[in-house]
Amino acid sequence: MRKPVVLITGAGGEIGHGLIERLWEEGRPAIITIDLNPLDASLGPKVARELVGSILDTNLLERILAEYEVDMVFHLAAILSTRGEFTPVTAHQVNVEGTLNLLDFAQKQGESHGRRVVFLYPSSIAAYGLPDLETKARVGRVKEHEWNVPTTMYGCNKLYCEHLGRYYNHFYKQLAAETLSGKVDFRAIRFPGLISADTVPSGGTSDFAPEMIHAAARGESYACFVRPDTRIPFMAMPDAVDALLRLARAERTGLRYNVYNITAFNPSAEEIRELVLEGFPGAEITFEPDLKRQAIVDSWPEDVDDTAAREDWGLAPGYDLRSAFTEYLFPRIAARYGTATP
Ligand code: AKB
Repeated sequence: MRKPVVLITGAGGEIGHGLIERLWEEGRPAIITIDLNPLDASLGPKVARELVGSILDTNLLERILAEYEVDMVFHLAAILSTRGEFTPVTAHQVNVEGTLNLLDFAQKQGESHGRRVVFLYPSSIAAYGLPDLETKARVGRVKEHEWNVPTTMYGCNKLYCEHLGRYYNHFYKQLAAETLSGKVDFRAIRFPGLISADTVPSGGTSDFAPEMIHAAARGESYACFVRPDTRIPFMAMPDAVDALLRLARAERTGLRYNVYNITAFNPSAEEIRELVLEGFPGAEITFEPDLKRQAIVDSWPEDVDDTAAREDWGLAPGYDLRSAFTEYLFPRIAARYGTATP
């Protein structure tokens, strides 16, 4: 008998961290994880099996197929937007070939146990591309089908993988008239920048917000790599994990789309700085824009329209901008670094 499990790839990353903690609190389902590096010591005991390896290793995926019955995949492994620009070919391999491997794995899982495998895919606001700041200011909140012209390798990868997921969801093997139909139930969220109290991101371009907050709590000065007026959507990590689980558990019949925008607030970098100073009044935060990273965030929308997610599967972020800082980030981050907040 194969053992029923939930599979999480890239489990050691920021979302994986929050997701494993939340699943553990909720009911401790059997989880197997894949990550290039061993999980944090705090997460290890919360998973049934931790596999250290790559999603490009199809032998590893074959072994999981032979040993486990997977009904749900959270495919979180990716090379993010800034890092992807330094190694675009590797980013393509990991982000696209890796996702194709996982979609194919999910299809085979479904064929072997007969049920559709719910496949959760974190896409990103990087799937959008606004041509200039004037257009960005003019269009404001973008809908899912608008401005799908990404400027980064990561954004191109995310957008294409949304289409791959749609293909596996709707069209797989239909033209070939095979008896086996698509077994992948693909569901994607275009995440905004995420801010966690427990982890610090690396390799992304929305990282300026969490980096600013964590540096202030550690008592370190921080030179923000984007201009003060830079504005993109953000969300606190507990709400991001909540959204992922809400979408995972939604009835398929209520889902009109495969891909949904979500957001909670969209402060400028200067507004984030002002809030950080309320919590950590001594913080030294300056602005030293990096032209390449600035160009990436300038191409991302200043806000997204998440009406479809609210209507179809009950997206309901608990934190607005102020409460994300005062009720979630300040107390937890201060406790983490042993810093006092007013
Ligand atoms: C990044 O900055 O690359 C990610 C994202 C917005 O997808 N955090």
